[in-house]
Amino acid sequence: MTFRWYGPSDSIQIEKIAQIPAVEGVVSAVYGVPVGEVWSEEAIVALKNTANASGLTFEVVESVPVHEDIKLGAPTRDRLIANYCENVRRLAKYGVKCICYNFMPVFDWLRSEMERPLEDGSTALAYDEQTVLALNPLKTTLSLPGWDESYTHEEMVGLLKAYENIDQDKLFDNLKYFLDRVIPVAEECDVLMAIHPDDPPWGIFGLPRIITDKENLQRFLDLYPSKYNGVTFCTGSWGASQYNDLLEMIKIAKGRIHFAHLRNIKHTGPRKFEESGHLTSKGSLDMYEIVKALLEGGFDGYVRPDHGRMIWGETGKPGYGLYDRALGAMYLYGLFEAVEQELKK
Ligand code: DNO
Repeated sequence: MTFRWYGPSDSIQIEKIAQIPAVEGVVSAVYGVPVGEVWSEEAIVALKNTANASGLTFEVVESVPVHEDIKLGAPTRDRLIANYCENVRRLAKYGVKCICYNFMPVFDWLRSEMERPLEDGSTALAYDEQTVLALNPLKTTLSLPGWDESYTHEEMVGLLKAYENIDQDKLFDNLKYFLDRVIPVAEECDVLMAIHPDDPPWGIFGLPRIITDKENLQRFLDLYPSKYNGVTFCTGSWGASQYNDLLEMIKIAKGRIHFAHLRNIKHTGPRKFEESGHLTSKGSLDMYEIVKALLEGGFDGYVRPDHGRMIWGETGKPGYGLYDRALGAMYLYGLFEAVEQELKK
């Protein structure tokens, strides 16, 4: 069981994370380095030492981000991929065993609301396609929770234009080009690569998205058939689509799931959802069945609670407060312990 920690600038102190009984390690990254550049060994060691000093491991990185030029297949990609490989090597040198990344064009995870009040007075992240579609990133300076706001409006417009020629097939080709070069390095260094699904799992603003459903999951796995070319099984991302059967997808990805982001989600309409807290009873996903399917499929990778609600008056990074994620970690740990015992019988 791990817990995401945004490094020394995170408002949550690592000592507090270490007090959550189930949690053994932090998931983190070197922040502040431009995407595509190499991380310094000093920065990697510093993260590791800080984690270890609190009795926590640092074996999972989320994320080593992929430069847009790689997704676009631009001529500069070879240099950027070489840098990516160097990051894999450096992280391996200091004990990292799993790298989570994504291949979503321009936007990472996207929500339309950060503080949807729930019945119990807590607040949660929410998504409503109507609100999102009403925004036009070409015309307005977009401000949506969850995406990297480091682009200027001009850069954003340039990027959206550049993607006009990229459809799903082309994006798959560019992903294959990347994997063909990165996975051999990961194999050599014994680092499991774990792609994160697209969140939400459908195209937005005319941009293609490919890690979306069972057909595309299979297609991804076939791009480079190696254990090291694996996935982050994020229930909240794939589960945002009512058409995704997560239990079936766990079977498809058997042996290739190295990291699990577990949280529930409540469907409130077509392409509308709320992040409802981790418990099965609070949302649309059966968390017990998901944990059972993972373990039956031989999953022995890393787990982390995913986005939490804001409870007990906490404020902070949307989805990444301490309290509700800590509750989530304990709930999930309990599920794992119970299912593991059951399967031993
Ligand atoms: C959102 C996260 C994502 C994830 C990246 C992985 O809360 O799950 O931002 O870290 O997509 O590259």
